[in-house]
Amino acid sequence: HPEFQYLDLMTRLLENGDRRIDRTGVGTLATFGAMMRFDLSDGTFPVYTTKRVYWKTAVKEMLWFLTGQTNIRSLLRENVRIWSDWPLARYRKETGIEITQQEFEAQVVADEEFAEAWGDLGPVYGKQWRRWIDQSGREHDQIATIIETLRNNPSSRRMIFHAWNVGELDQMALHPCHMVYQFYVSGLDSGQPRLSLMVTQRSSDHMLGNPFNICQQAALLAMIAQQVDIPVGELVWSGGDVHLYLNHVDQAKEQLTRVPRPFPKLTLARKPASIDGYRIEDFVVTGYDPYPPIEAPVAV
Ligand code: DHF
Ligand code: TMP
Repeated sequence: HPEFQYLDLMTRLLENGDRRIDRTGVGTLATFGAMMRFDLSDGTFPVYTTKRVYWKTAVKEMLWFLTGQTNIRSLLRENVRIWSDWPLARYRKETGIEITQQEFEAQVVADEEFAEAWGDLGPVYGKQWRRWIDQSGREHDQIATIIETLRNNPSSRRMIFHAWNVGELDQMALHPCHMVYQFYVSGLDSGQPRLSLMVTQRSSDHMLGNPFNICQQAALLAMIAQQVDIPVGELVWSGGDVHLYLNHVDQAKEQLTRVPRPFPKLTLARKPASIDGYRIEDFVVTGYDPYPPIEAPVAV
């Protein structure tokens, strides 16, 4: 079962992880350099089954990246709260005002000016993907370029989009974790093309971030494949600093007692006119039968 790639990596972290202090102060067990591959050509949707993964939330986050937005307001309107901790921490630090996460989120949703002042994460993924600005001030829509190249020159070795905009890193709430997306079309010669995606992720929270990242990256691959009329091939995931936070160790051990079940399947309910037309309702996932959720605190 392909989920063992994830579970074996978890075992490797528990047994041989390099124990270190990290930016958040929580501490991690880390390893450097890991690869996982998922064959998605039969419609497999790689949502781990050994705990419930909130794949809709993860796909909504991906759809939000694609809109080019960077404010948590649009996420909160979709009931996605996974990015609230970082603007909230900044708000508390800069104003000294004590406010709960719920109060903060409610104010971001209700008050547009407040959202503009406090809800923005800076020029993170969406901005760099859709509106990267170069030295001359020109904007680059990296997603549109990928789609155009896949249609016109699918053997290109330059089908990449990148979020690591060096000059803007200091304005981002968090530096990009999943940084490089590279596309590859196999089988062009034999007339049986398949579209694959490799993601390079410099930093990966094995318990919380990775399950989201894998399924949302598969969702992106499915959307782009549909737009360019090439069937899906593989998702290849490459991690740099892959780590387990020390306050996730018990949860990891619990998860490792569980035997993976078959991955669900993904179909897209319709074909929108462009990459900008997808909605969460378009993602039809069948056969997802996970073990119960496992709660774990996120390191801010
Ligand atoms: N920081 C850290 N330390 N780890 C991350 O994974 C991370 N991910 C970010 C931003 N900063 C991060 C963005 N993605 C959760 C999942 C993904 C995510 C942020 C948070 C999370 O907390 N997941 C929980 C709850 C999900 C929910 O409430 O919907 C989970 O159990 O999957
Ligand atoms: P860092 O910037 O110090 O590496 O911290 C970022 C943390 O967030 C790190 O634990 C990796 C994690 N992360 C993911 O695993 N996936 C994601 O998509 C994001 C945004 C963060």
